[in-house]
Amino acid sequence: MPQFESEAEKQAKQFVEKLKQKFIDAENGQQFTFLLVGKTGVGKSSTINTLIGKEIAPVGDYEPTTMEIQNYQCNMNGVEIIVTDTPGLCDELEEAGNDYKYLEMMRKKVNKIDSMWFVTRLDDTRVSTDEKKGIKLISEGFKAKIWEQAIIVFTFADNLSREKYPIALEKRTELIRKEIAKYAGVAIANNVPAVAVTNSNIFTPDGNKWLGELFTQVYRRLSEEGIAPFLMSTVDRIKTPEKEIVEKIKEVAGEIVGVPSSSLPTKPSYDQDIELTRQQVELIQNKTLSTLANTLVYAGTGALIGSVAGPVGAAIGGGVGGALGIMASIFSW
Ligand SMILES: Nc1nc2c(ncn2[C@@H]2O[C@H](COP(=O)(O)OP(=O)(O)OP(=O)(O)O)[C@@H](O)[C@H]2O)c(=O)[nH]1
Ligand SMILES: [Mg+2]
Repeated sequence: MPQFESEAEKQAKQFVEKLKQKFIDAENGQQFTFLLVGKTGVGKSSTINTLIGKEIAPVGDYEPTTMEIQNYQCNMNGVEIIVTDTPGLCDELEEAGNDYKYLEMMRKKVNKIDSMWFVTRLDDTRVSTDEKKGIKLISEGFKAKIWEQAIIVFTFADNLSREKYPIALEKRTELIRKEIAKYAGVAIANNVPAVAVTNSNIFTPDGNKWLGELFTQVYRRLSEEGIAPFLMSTVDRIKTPEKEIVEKIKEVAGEIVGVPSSSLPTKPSYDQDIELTRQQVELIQNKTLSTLANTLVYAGTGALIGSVAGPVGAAIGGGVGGALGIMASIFSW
């Protein structure tokens, strides 16, 4: 046994202690805020509910009549999740002309945003005038920097065929980014990731499950303070690839004895697992290290973090232990 810890070992232990403290703080009532921007009826509520795993925002066919900011709140594992909805911001309403008053109200009501979503339908062919207005207002009201926390969410992917899906995704992403670039510049705009979802199926037309991708892209864009609360609030449903493989084996075994395969098209449910692929796990690892490690990490520290976080997590148990456990499997790759 070596007498002295290597620098990488020291670093890994310090990092795990830091993570532990962040998860403890998150569990003790930290807030996490999503800002939803998009036309009415595009599927903002449905998508956020599936990610959080709870019906936090009501789903329905509402016609917006007034421009009023709506906050929905719920508590997940101690974390206070706030969803700030912006009805009217991307819609043509009677009381037009009040746009800046609306933003003023929003700035007063919203003190920090951890994740911003611009939600639009994938099966639309163009960026509507109302959506352009929404992008403009958000950029001017919150400063263009807000796009660094943003993702583009394309809903209604189920309306596209397998063949048309990748082309639509590419074209629509380009169009929205072009609009964002007008205010935030090309560099920031081209970094805004796009995720396609469908609230009528757990699979997108390319045959992939979309929830893991949505989770990963939200995570990549989080504010530093948002990382621990976001993980704490979703930890019960996160599945890293190892576990996913075990489930696959169970699934196949189930098929043999006649249990319906879960690969059949199914509507997303709120207790659905957030299954991560190996590539998604790597993105999460990079984001975590680049945001939370305050020094340059030594080679091999990632794997060491994995081996330190596991036992520390197991010893604590509960939500914090669970979150450290997930971190252990994320860093063990
Ligand atoms: N086929 C399909 N239907 C969807 C999808 N997303 C949402 N819907 C349906 O579209 C309707 C509106 O969805 P919501 O999630 O309430 O949309 P929203 O953007 O929150 O709407 P408002 O809050 O009223 O502005 C509901 O009936 C949903 O079931 C989707 O991806 N595919
Ligand atoms: Mg809604």
